[in-house]
Amino acid sequence: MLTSRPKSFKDPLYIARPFFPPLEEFKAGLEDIWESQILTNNGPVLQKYHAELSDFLHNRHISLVSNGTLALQLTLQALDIKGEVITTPFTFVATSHALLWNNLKPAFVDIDPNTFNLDPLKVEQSITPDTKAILAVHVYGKPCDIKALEGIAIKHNLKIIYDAAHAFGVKIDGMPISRAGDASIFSFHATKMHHSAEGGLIVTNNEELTNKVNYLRNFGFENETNVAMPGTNAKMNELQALMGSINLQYFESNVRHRKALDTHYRKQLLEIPGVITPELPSKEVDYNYSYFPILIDAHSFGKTRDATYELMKEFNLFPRRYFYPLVCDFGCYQHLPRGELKVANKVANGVICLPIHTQMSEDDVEHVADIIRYIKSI
Ligand code: T4K
Repeated sequence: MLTSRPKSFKDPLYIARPFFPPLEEFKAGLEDIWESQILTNNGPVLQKYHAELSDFLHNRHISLVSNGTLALQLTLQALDIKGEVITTPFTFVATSHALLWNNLKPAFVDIDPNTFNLDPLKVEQSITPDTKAILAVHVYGKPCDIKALEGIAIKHNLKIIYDAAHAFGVKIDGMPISRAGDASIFSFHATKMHHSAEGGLIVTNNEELTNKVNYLRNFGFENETNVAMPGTNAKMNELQALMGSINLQYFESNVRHRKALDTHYRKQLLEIPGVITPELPSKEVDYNYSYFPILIDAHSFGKTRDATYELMKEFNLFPRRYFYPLVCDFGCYQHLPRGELKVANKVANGVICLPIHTQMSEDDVEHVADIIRYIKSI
């Protein structure tokens, strides 16, 4: 048990820090761009990154776009879904914003207490004649119950789209998670496990869908004289692609680094009453360790989640309450119907995502644990 107050972190410790590759490698890539004089519109660096990702994901049908939000919007648009879409309230707002941007109606359904992902049983109970699709999220990179969700989708003739923004690199039985469903989207935002500063990716097994998304990301142009559909501008540029392409080479070593931090956190937090560390995915999953959520049980910890969160900031420690409030509680969603969201409310009211990123050391993890122990003791 700690008696003295731990020091504050010298520099702020944030939930995330982008991985920065060696500057020399980026500079060398910039020289190639200067040489090519191409900055965007399907340039050579984008094509190289595309090929590398296609290899990495064992899939030819991929589309790079400028961010994860547009990846979702374009996918929903290309699938031409109309009506109601079952989704989770325990996610980043971009998930349901993409539905509203496509004039689709989100139907918020409760989550599973272990995975924090959509509860398949409740999904099936919530299907109405208006339901046309399921938009599921692999929250924190932990896979949804894909088998159950796919079964429901087939039985009720629904499309299924996975928001895999957190799940880049995750595999199930050795296969990339993006093999499931009608499509999966990834975010390559700076705070993500793998990033291109800003960026997004759409992965599908459906060639036609990829073709449509490729039109949509480039104004709908089919060729110089024909526009096939009213598209938008969602292209990834050469600088983003360069960052992504270089970072991809560091992906595996970054996962190893994060795994070591995750293991150390679990050891350090094990015996603090009131701090619950959700389980890792089961052994058939190669996980990416993209987030480190804990749940604060106010009764046994002796402080509320919010008090704990605020006190942490006094130590120059800046975790985040991903995902609180629930999306359906934001002003622009409050008018929408929702089922009973008992689990989602409980998790959203207890969660704190602790910092985990490649600029952290195991000493930092011990320091975070000391601060949590101290907060409990005061
Ligand atoms: N679906 C899901 C499930 C998602 O979680 C997201 C995005 C999306 C879809 C949409 O994908 P994108 O359109 O973003 O590609 C962050 C990210 O901006 C967002 O990408 C992410 N999810 C979400 C969970 O987190 P904020 O507003 O909480 O991030 P921010 O700027 O407060 O950054 C967190 C901390 O990271 C900062 O306190 C400091 C540090 N940081 C951040 C940036 C950007 C750095 O050290 N350097 C940086 O460059 O949303």
